[in-house]
Amino acid sequence: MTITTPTPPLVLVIAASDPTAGAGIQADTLTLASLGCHPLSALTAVTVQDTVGVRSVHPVAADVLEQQVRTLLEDMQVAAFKIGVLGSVENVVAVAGILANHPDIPVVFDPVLASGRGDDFSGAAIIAAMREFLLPRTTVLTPNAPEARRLAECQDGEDELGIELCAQRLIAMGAQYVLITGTHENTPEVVNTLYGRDGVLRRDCWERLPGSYHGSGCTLASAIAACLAGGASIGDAVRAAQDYTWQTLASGFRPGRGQFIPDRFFRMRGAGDKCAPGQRGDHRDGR
Ligand code: PXL
Repeated sequence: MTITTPTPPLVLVIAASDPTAGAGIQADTLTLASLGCHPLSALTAVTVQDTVGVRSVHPVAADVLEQQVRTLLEDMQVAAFKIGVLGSVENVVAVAGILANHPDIPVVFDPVLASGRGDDFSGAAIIAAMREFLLPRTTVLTPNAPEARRLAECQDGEDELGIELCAQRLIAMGAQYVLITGTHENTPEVVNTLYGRDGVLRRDCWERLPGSYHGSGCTLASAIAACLAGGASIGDAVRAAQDYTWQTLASGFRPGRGQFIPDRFFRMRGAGDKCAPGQRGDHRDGR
């Protein structure tokens, strides 16, 4: 007799590789696995980087990306998509074309324009293609405030009203919901705001942690995708994903000479866990 284990929710990540596993497809995979999903992946670009910075970005050919995604979708029933760095205009168009054939599957799109360290990922042509082709197929868009301003071409106002205007424009461009994160803003707490067609849906404030983290945006967007794949409402998914992300950051570690990395498996490495002694704290002195 064969015993079949139930299949966990499948989430298809379409993103670029980050060999440090701080961000990118590796970070998405860790996050989804830690939240009980099975991560499928289609690679958009190879990056060469360490925890200090990105050395180079090498996009995958659009037809190869398309084959990866189509092959997976022909075989498996995906519960959510998570989109990260796409690497080229051709890749944006290819992904948008495929998503159009699956209108009922939620799409969490993290429009990564630059890394937290300022390395550029998306030039003007890619941004224009995101606006035209991808936003109309986005369920939850997760820009940080500078990305929201650039994507919405909203120069006016660093204040709440300015940000709200950006959100309205991004929704007018087709995104159903926009979660604008406040990590880069000059506020004592990090304030993240979820907007829908009728305005602010929720606003969550988080203690600002010291230090600089690599991969917090990937963690947040993947955690939202995981919660949606598990059947949560948008509001509940956004709330639970922020809580999870904050905890991964609070447990962050510094594996190299550069930024801290969120610990997506913080629950496995809790105090007293003899199976996973861990080295948390060993590298903090260098911060
Ligand atoms: O954190 C954004 C991000 C996403 N994807 C890749 C990255 C980064 C940041 O460096 O390298 C591949």
